[in-house]
Amino acid sequence: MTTGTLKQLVDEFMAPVIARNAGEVEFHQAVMEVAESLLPYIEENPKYKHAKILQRLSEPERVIMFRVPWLDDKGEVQINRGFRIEMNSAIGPYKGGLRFHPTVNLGILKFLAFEQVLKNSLTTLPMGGGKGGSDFDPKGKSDNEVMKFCQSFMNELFRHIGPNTDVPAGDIGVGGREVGFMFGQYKRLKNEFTGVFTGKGREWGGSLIRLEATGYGTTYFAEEMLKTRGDSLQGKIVTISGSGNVAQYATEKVTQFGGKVVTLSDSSGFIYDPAGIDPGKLAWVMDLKNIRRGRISEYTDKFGGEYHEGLRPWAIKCDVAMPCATQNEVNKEEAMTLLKNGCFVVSEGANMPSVPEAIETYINSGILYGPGKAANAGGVATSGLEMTQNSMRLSWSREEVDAKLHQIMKNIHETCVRFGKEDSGFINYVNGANVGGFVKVADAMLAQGLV
Ligand code: NDP
Ligand code: 2IT
Repeated sequence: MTTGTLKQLVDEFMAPVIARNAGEVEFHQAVMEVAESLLPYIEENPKYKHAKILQRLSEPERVIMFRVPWLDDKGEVQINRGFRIEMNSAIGPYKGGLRFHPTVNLGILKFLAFEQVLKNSLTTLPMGGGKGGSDFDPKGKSDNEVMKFCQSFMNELFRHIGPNTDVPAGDIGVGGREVGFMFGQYKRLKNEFTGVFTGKGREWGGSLIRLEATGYGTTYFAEEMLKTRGDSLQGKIVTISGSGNVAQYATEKVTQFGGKVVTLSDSSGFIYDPAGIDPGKLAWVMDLKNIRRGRISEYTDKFGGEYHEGLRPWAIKCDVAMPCATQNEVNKEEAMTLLKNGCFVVSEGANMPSVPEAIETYINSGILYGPGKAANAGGVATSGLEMTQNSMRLSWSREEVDAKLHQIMKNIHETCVRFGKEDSGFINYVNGANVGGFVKVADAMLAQGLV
């Protein structure tokens, strides 16, 4: 298909999506990237075209929006907005995280839910796609305020979810503490102890390795990509953004594989430690971020190195870059700087961290680029394993879960190669992930009729 024909097909497909979802720019961005990969494939497979599968995939099955009132520590009434996007249930119950961040809105959650459908399919586990959250900002709130908010949020959400209906988990701003408060309130309201959440504590139905899974999985995916060139992470300089759950465990696994992680960041700036963030320093970062809830700038007071206020780490020379903070955190100029400095692997722990022009830059240069929906699927894959253990009322050992996670990441990599390898031998992981994730969902939708 010529570039002109593809552009015309994409424009025709996108026009109603943009009109119906006015102003939801992140959602447009996510759908457009997938449309560019899938429309040529759909032209060759007209059964999907006639059933308008891609059009149906771009419309949520259900959107829930609700008021979340709660009382802060001063006794003042606060009001937030809650959401759950139930995007697609063709291959299993809706599954995906909850994000608590002041920027959360309908468009951001729809983009995340849309990505989740294809990501969950790639894991090969029976999970549909969903996403939810709130514009609530947990930063600076007391534990009591976070609990009050979570309980009020669940007072509405509980009627829409269930272990066979919709199974939330964490995302930005939602970790073990928040999942605990929400699970507790669900249990109280429904009077049942079920696997309605993943990312639970180990003592109450959580899976070992779920905490580590996204960061570990993104690293396993980078290692698989490197293997296609007879290379490995051993001795590589790695830049990572973010300092939350995904960034922390990516740092841990990269270091175990013999790589040296030299940056971490948060929304205020990034730290550069040329000596590398070794396990001792990482343990300190985990305490800083997960317990004391401080800022990454404090790292340099303790360990030296440089702190760059208001900047992202992409101008630091590296072999491998792992964006693990948020969407659109690598722009075109930053992508070009990465390449100029010799970076030849990008493995995305975050969802949609690279803008479309940055992705084009990676692909045109022929580097190893693993898009989020493939590279960060280890988190939700291990959530799938948590659901299985909950259903069986059993728990697997650390080694068992990690081995399954590792194998799933290898399989996702193989799927990307199968659907993304071009005649030149170049592996287009974007096309591979999009087509590879699509086929199973599309076939299930065809089989289930016009629903
Ligand atoms: P956390 O809340 O644990 O950490 C988020 C990190 O990213 C923090 O360091 C935060 O800094 C930073 N960050 C968040 N928003 C912004 C922003 N707008 N600009 C700059 N920095 C920002 O979240 P996770 O580690 O769980 O999630 C990180 C990414 O990984 C997200 O894109 C998420 O969707 C994705 N993901 C997460 C999975 C999981 O299992 N948790 C699974 C798959 C993907 P600060 O503290 O200053 O806000
Ligand atoms: O984006 C993601 O895949 C997640 N936040 C994890 C979702 C999940 O259900 O484990």
